Amino acid sequence: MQLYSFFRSGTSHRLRIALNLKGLAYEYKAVDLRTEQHLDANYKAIQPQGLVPALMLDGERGRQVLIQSPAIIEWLEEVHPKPALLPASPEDRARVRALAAIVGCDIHPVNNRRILEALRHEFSADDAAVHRWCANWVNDGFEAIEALLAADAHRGDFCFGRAPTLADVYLIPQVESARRFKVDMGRWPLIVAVDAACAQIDAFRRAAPAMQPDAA
Ligand SMILES: N[C@@H](CCC(=O)N[C@@H](CS)C(=O)NCC(=O)O)C(=O)O
Repeated sequence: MQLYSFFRSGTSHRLRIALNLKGLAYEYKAVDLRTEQHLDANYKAIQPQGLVPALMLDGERGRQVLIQSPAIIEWLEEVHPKPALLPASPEDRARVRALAAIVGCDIHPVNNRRILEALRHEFSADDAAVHRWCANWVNDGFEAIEALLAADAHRGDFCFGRAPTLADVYLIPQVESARRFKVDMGRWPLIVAVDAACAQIDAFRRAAPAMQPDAA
């Protein structure tokens, strides 16, 4: 299995966490977003959108590329169900998926590199404006996640239940990104505590941007 990844990419980071939690080994293929390697024809032959991550499989059906981190993580959960990233009951699964979707649908997409590049180059935003933009969407999403965590009386150290789930897989890379954009995390003590609990787990530690071969 080959993972096309950029060390600082949140979507690559979430997939690295999921792969590590499932105990799956992969070969790391760095795609440098800073030099726009993701936009060249060689990479677009793998991922036609020019986005990371992508996962190349060498299976019975030959080489196959999986794209889109939510689809890849769902595939992982189906093919490697243990340890489960989703709880047993449909209602609990919906809750965990909702926490993940706040990050995956409502924070990350609007703070993605290409959006920030468009703000800079097509709408003349300077660095301060770009930081305000990012902080705004992180703020909205994290306020909601913090409220959901606070309302869950059965929660242990993680976003849901007593073990990491899909919600933590999505949340931790977004916390990393928020810190990089100098967002004040002190307003969300429950999220900070979840981040600290995940940082105790080897699968999360090994997935961190700073631990990747292309980290610079
Ligand atoms: N929905 C896609 C989003 C992938 C994505 O946006 N990846 C970012 C890095 S986190 C990227 O490749 N950005 C390149 C760019 O915006 O130019 C997924 O989850 O896989």
